[in-house]
Amino acid sequence: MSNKSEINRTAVSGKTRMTPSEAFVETLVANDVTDVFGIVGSALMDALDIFPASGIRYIPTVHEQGAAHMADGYARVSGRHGVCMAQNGPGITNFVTAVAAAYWAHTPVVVITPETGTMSMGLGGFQETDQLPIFSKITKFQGHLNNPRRMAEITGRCFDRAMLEMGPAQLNIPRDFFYGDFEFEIPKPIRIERGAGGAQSLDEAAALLAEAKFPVIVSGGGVVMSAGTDACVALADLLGAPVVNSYLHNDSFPANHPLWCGPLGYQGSKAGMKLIAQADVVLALGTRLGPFGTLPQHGMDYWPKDAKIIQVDADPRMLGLVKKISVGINGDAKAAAEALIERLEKKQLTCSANHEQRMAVIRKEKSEWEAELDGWTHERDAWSLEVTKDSPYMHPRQMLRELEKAMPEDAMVSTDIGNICSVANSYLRFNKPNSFFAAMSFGNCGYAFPTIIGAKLAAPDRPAVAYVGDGAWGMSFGEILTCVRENIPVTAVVFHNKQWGAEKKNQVDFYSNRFLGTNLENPSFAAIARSMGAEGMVIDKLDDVGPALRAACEAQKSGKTTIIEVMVTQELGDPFRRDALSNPVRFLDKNKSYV
Ligand SMILES: Cc1ncc(C[n+]2csc(CCOP(=O)(O)OP(=O)(O)O)c2C)c(N)n1
Ligand SMILES: [Mg+2]
Repeated sequence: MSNKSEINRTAVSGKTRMTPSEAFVETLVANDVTDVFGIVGSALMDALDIFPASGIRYIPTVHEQGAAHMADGYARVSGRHGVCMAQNGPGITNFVTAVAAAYWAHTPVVVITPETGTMSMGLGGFQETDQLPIFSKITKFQGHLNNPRRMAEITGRCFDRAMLEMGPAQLNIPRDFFYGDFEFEIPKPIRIERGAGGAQSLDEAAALLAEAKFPVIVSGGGVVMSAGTDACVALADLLGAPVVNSYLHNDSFPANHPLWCGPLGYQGSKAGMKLIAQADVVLALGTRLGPFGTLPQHGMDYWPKDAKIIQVDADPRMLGLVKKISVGINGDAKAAAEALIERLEKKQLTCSANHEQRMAVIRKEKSEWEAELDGWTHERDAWSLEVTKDSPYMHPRQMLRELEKAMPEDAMVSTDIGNICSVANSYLRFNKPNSFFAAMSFGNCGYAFPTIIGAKLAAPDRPAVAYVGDGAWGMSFGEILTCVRENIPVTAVVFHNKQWGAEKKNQVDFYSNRFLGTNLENPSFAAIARSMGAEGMVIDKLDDVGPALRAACEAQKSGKTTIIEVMVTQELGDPFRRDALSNPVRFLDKNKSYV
């Protein structure tokens, strides 16, 4: 056991003789790593053994997928690297789904993948697979250690590139390369400041905004990642421009600000959609305008096709990729917003003339949408009405509204993939950034729970809440053990509707209610949670939802993880995307009735 007084958090400087394991750990220290998620294995043990002397905590998880999701959540809330490390072969392939999710969430996760030793590689011995191709499409950078002498250099580069390119970096280390005795120099981290973008494109953008009659800002993930919320607010105030959140970035603009109009995308804000539909100039700030996030919703094709689009993105490859743009700015969202403010302050703004009218339109659209949400107590399609008729359970929308009202001010919320989690988009509002961690474009069920565990470890004083459907919960509840064993208290709200609802919706809409593989027989999730050492509650009355959430968040302060199993009807909101399926066509006689 390490003695606390022996912990040294300063990496050795200058050329120093050490083992590659030591060089590896010193490079983690140089990058300020304090937590690493994973499951032990012989391949990492030589390095793992000395973690305590450098004050690095290893958080053993139930599954490596959980470990990589935790690293993702940890990084998303803190802006620091999330790190995971596991056994070569199966431990590493278990990372894959979560690394793909981190890739699409633009999260700087460093995935450390010890590999089969160089002297047996290719012989098909034990736990061998070629680990670079597997991650080649889901990482921004892959560092392969081709010589143990390069341990510090390549480890350092992975940390640099994860930050620079804002996504996962893989560090692949043949397991025999942890051993030896060489001179190393621990590299200083390279953190490159991102600028505002080219002066000419900023000038063009400012000119367009100055002439705009109805400018609208789309505030994206880049605003959160650049700590640019205040700059975005200042720019919106200057223009008097309504601001919508890009899909699943509901924490990218304070919901209590008068110009906030809610999220675009699936189950987003009708107010936001109606306002952006009127725009003559759109400033897409820190968003790639992902295709899924701008699809028609609520029967509205709201994207303003004739508007001039100014897009700001830190990744030049995203500029103009999905939507036609008039001006592309390759820059940091915060710096670009500040540079635009500087330019606009010197200009006459056309939109100042109709500022008050625009504010009135914003107020009207927002209050209409709130009233509609208040009245939208349940889904009204034929199937939903049928299944709710005799159900003793809660309507999901009403339950989500109660959760919204009870959510502590400083809460972090993660959401999974499913029908109810998606409907929650209308009810998740945040006043500060780094608060919302949805399963982003990769869209894997099983994301939310481990991700919130990682977030809680990085921000232990903030209430941490995961929204998860019962199907996705089956994939991920094992990590309750990590919460209990490692004392990382969180709250999971499990939407128990006895179905893989989002997929069942497709069978309702396209497959004449033939429910194959979508009905779920579940045990009591609350009882399972209790048997695993957490608290478990079953809630089936609307009045109990808010108090349960508040009590569970309060219990986090005394180290308790709580699973709130909410019993809801089987009604289903709009599907993910109507464009993805078409009505079945069958040629063979035996399939004739399957239409
Ligand atoms: C890993 C993974 N497997 C399958 C899917 C396909 N899928 C999307 S939503 C969904 C249903 C989710 O059901 P549940 O978690 O119970 O939430 P509900 O829709 O009932 O609210 C499934 C299976 C997926 N997105 N990810
Ligand atoms: Mg379900």
